[in-house]
Amino acid sequence: MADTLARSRHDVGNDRLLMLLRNMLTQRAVDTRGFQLNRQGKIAIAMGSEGHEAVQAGTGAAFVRGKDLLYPYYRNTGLILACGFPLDDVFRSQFARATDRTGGRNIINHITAREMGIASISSIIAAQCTHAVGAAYALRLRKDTGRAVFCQFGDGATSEGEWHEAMNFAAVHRLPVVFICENNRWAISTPQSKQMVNKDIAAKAVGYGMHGVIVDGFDPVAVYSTVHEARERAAVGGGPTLVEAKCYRFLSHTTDDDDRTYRTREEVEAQRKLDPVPRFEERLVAEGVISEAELTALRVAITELVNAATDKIELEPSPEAGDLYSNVYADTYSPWL
Ligand SMILES: Cc1ncc(C[n+]2csc(CCOP(=O)(O)OP(=O)(O)O)c2C)c(N)n1
Ligand SMILES: [Mg+2]
Repeated sequence: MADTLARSRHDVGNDRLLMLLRNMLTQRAVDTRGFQLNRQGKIAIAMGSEGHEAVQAGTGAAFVRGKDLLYPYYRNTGLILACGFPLDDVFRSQFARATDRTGGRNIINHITAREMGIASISSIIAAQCTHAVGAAYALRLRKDTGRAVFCQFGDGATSEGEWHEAMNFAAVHRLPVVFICENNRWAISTPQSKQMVNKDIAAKAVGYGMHGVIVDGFDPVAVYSTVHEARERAAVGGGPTLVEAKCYRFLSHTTDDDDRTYRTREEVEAQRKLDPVPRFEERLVAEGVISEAELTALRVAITELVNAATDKIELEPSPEAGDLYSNVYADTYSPWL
């Protein structure tokens, strides 16, 4: 392994580069497995994040465990893994097992891990933005400094009223929030051009009086540096930042969607050529951070990890039917019939 390499505005050592790579490869392997399990009829639905690996690995590397709070959205499997969420629990959610943190009740990818600072999310697009800002306001009221709130969302979320309210409130109160838009250009079948006239979502930050920055969402080091800088500023009272990470969604929105009905194969193939995963692998090999043999061994190790987790969690029990009303109503409840 080569010496530590200096990177853009922050020094990023080899350990962190390898951590980014490991996370990106794990995301890809988990995504692939989710789509396979769905086709096998073993899980109800899968939501891929292929094309978002660099955004999520870079953001996760900037998240300070034990201090920061994360308000994720449904496409954030890679990010929660990067923040310390266990792989087994990802599969417990996918298989909807009784052992899942929500008892197998929540739709997949809607995870929660209070002890890790990962908030429970709702499926309502942009709802997590007002929640994130509320948490940041609580930190402010408690004079709890040195911490930041990460708020993730897609390009489509920026059309929601709640998104604008969250942005404005955070700017007015200079709250410790980093808003991270994973701009993959599509909100299911709606292209960015049908959501807004602006080319750049980050430009909207000006209207609220906050920092706005565009970053190459296919470059994990650039994302890490940008989010890290925004996080550090937020944590010392420097106010919120809107980071726009430009990326792409390579797969369908979910396994229930067929993207061939609304976008051309040419467009998808052109973006595939920019795939952040092989490009980062090549970069680290070229820079001597990892050898070809070490890379192959890492890929094998990750596949084995994902295989072992899949096999183990598949055997865990499903929720009992009689458990249906637990944690839904106060006290005991049973249906009329
Ligand atoms: C308020 C609301 N409207 C519509 C939906 C249905 N819906 C689920 S995901 C989605 C697309 C969101 O796109 P984007 O924010 O760009 O995120 P991406 O899936 O592309 O990562 C929509 C419209 C919803 N869940 N909530
Ligand atoms: Mg989108």
